[in-house]
This record gives sequence, C-alpha cells and structure tokens, in this order.
Amino acid sequence: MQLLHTTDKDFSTQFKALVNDRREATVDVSGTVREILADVKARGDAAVNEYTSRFDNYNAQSLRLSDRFIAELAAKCPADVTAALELAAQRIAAFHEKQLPQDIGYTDTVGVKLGLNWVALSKVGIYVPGGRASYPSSVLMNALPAKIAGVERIVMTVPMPRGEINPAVLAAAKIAGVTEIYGIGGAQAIAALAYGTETIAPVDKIVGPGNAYVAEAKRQVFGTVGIDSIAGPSEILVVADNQNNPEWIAWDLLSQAEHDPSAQSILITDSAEFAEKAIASVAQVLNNLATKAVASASWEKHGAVIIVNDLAESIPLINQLAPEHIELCIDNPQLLANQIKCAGSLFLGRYTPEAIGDYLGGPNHVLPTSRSARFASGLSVYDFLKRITYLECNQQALQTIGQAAVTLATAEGLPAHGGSVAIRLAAE
Ligand code: HSO
Ligand code: ZN
Repeated sequence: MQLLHTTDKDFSTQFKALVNDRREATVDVSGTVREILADVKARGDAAVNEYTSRFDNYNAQSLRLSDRFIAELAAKCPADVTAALELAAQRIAAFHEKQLPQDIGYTDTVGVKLGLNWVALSKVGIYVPGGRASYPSSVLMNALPAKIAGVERIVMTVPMPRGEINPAVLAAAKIAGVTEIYGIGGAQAIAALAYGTETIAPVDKIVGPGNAYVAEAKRQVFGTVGIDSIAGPSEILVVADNQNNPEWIAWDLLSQAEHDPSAQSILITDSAEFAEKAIASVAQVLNNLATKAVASASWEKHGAVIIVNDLAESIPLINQLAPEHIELCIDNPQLLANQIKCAGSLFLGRYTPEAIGDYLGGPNHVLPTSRSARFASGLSVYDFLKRITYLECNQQALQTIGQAAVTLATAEGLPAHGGSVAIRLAAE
C-alpha cells in the first residue's frame, strides 16, 4: 500500500504512476486462442468435446445440460441462498425495467415521417467463469438485462471441471430465465457461441467476464458477434472523512481486494489521523480474513491511501482514476457525486457498502474497469437492444426536400443517387 499526500512535493509524479498502474499481467495467448477458434469453427462439437475433456477433465455425452439436471442441481442450492437470489433478481429486474427506452416517431413540418425503433437482439451468449469466479450474482447481472430487453434466446456457458458445478449458479440461471446451458468454458465456449456447432446454434452477442483466454477469444470473434467490454480486475475508491468508523472502511476496501491479487482499493481522506486508523484496521481485518492471501496481495501491491487537504480536492483525482466503484462515506454525498464525471457506479453515504451493489441493490455490477469509465458504462438493458431508424416521404414531402439531395449527389459524383430522386421529382 502506498500513502500519498497532495502536499508532497512529488505528489503529481506519484499520482500519475498510480493512474498508469497496469495491474493485469499481459500474457500473450492470442496464438493459442486463434488455433482453438479455428479448430472449433472447422470441427464443431468434436473439437469442443476434445478441449473440454483436455482442459476441464469433463467428458459429457451431451454438452447441453438437460432441464432435469438443471432442476435437480438447482434444488440443491440452499433455501436461504435461493431466497436471497430471488430478492436480488426482483430488485435488479425492477431497476433494469426502468431503463427500457421509448421509441421516437414524428412527422416533421414538411410532412416527412421519421423515427427510431428499439429492437432486442434475438440471441445472446452469457459466459460464466468457473472456479473461484463462478458467481451466481453475475449470472443474474448478465442475464436479467437481456431478458428484460426482450432477448428470446439466452444461452449460458459455464465450465464444469470434472463435471462439477455450483448449484447456486444453476439456481440463478433458472431464476433469470436463461434458456439453454452448456457445460463448456474457455476459448472453445466463445468459439461455439460465435460460430455455432452441430448442437449449439450461434448467438449474436457474447457478454460476461472470463480469464485471459476468454477475453482474447472475445476480442477475436468481435465482428462476427458483438461483445461487451473486456472486464479487468475489480476496483474500489472510498472517499471518507474522519466521522467514519475506520473498521467499516477497512472492510469496504478489502471487499474488492479479495476478488483478485490485481484488484485495487484506494482510500481518499481529508484526515491524516483517520488514514492511519484505517490502515491499521485493514491490517487487523486482514489477519482473520479467509481470503487474506488474495486480499493482502492486492492491498500491498496496488492499494493506496491519499490524504487531501479538502475533500473537494478529490474530484480531479477521481476523474483521472475513473474507478469502477466509488463510495462517498460523507454527509451530503450528492455534493461530490454531482461533480464526478468518470466512474462505473456510485455508493452514497455511510450506509451503502459497495457489496450491496454487487448483490442486490439493483444497478448492474458489471462495470467499466481499468479507467474505461472515461468512455464506457456498466452493463444495462441498452447492451441488448439495437436501434432501427426509418423515414417515409410522401410525394409532396419529396418535392420539398428532394432537390437538395440531387444537388448533393451531383456534388459527390454519384449520378444514380441523384437519379433515384430526380426521376420521382419529375413524375406527374
Ligand atoms: N465486485 C464484482 C462483482 C461481484 N462481487 C460478484 C461479488 N460477486 C465486480 O467488480
Ligand atoms: Zn465484488
């Protein structure tokens, strides 16, 4: 963890280094991924089965999980977990339903009818990682916006090492209305979703986080299908004054540090005394944390505490860091919130730990990381919708605006364009 003070003489150099901290190990897996994609494209199910057997030690008769298998395993999800998932699904759905946009349609002053219609994608793939990162909450966060947008086919892939799968992931898939589930993962799953195989019909867009192979595979199939943004390690930035309980803030910082050794937790405070207490609390909480190995690696290597003279000073720092999550643990958080231009999601006040948003607050937890909040937003219903615009001229409307089109077509040297308008203008 590094401790910075805005009054340090080399603060701007240190802060710049923090902003440019490239936290992800960039192993080049593009060659291996290219081969897997080409192989699945050429050989379909046979290739997917071979990779699944080789990488996941799983030999399934059918890659698709049967409804019976899904129902039986989902029933093994503990009742309190299922109930919590149901509450989460309700809250996430309610927030995402509010995002459904209105079509536009009107007749302008010269009589042209024009508009824009929102249309749902018809089939999407949701990649769910295996192992430690196999989060049922992420199944809800990826599938529900698609469902609410009106996507008809929601295909989930999830690797099943040795045939094992977390029942809560299947319970979440059932609750969210996933239509098909395949027990496959890695680049081979992305290839199957993008190109299709004998048993898996291709989709139009693939969303969801994954390891380096999955991320690279998504990059390589982009164009054949749409993709969401590439997820990096989690980030949290907490702005806290000295009215906070340092232990509360320590838990908040560690809540994201425990995701990944490359995760980043940053505290900004206007009190050197509070900074000291919060740092001590982090050390104390870490001592008994089951995820200590990961969380302490993240905190030691990427954690930072920045002391500012005045909390208003945090605004330009925040906007440069563009973190995935920001907690404003202060009175009147709205005052600072209104000035934040780059962030994935905000958590306002002293009683809104970020973890509430990870599970059941309502807004999506798939958020821009690695400073992409400068230009990107979290997953939403809009990611599963397209827009189709339309125009309708009647004869009179065409007479009014057509000649200008002919003029522009001539200026661009495109006589067929001009002719298609002119012939109608000349008609009786
Ligand atoms: N905080 C993660 C999402 C998550 N947290 C899932 C717990 N489960 C996204 O940065
Ligand atoms: Zn989280």
